[in-house]
Amino acid sequence: MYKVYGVLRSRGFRVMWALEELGQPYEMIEAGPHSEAIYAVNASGKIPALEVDGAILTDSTAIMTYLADNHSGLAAPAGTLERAKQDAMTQWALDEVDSVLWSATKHMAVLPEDRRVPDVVESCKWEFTNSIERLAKDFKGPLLTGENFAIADIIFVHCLGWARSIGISDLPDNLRAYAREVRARPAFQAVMAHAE
Ligand SMILES: N[C@@H](CCC(=O)N[C@@H](CS)C(=O)NCC(=O)O)C(=O)O
Repeated sequence: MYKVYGVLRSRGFRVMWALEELGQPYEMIEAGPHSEAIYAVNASGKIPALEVDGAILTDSTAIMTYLADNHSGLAAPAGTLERAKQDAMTQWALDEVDSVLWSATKHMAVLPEDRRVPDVVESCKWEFTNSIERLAKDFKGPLLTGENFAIADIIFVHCLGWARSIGISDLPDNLRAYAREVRARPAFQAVMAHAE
């Protein structure tokens, strides 16, 4: 069985969500960033990590891509045009959303206090809002890359929750409706149930 190292309020959520979408059983090993439990399997101290047949995989997107390819879901087959479009959207979500939220979070709570720059947080929030508004203008739905639920949807909707947790809650109407529908998916709800 897969073992997910991480905590719910982290990018570990994405890996659990992907496993639920793919109908794969897993065990959650509670491991915070830089905890003993994560250093035992990942020298960087970062979460999440996935244990597969005694091997450790790291990076939530790499893990989800491995799972998608291995279980034929969440991504079109490699080498197809549809897959290339999905991968581009995944990279968009990482470049324009995840990285901006991560920079904001580092300057709010992660870096040593004397290295935090409050103006960076404001700048990141502005950048996030800009990217979201640009996406909203072109968004045709029902999902980020059309009809098929994909890795990019997991990253993006997870990031929207992250954004809310750092005080960015305004969303254009079409993206608010999209996020509501995606959060209603049974797989998302199953991961949320771990919090109860
Ligand atoms: N790109 C990596 C980022 C991993 C990452 O930075 N995880 C955070 C928690 S969500 C962490 O462990 N932070 C501790 C650190 O950066 O030192 C992924 O998607 O898994």
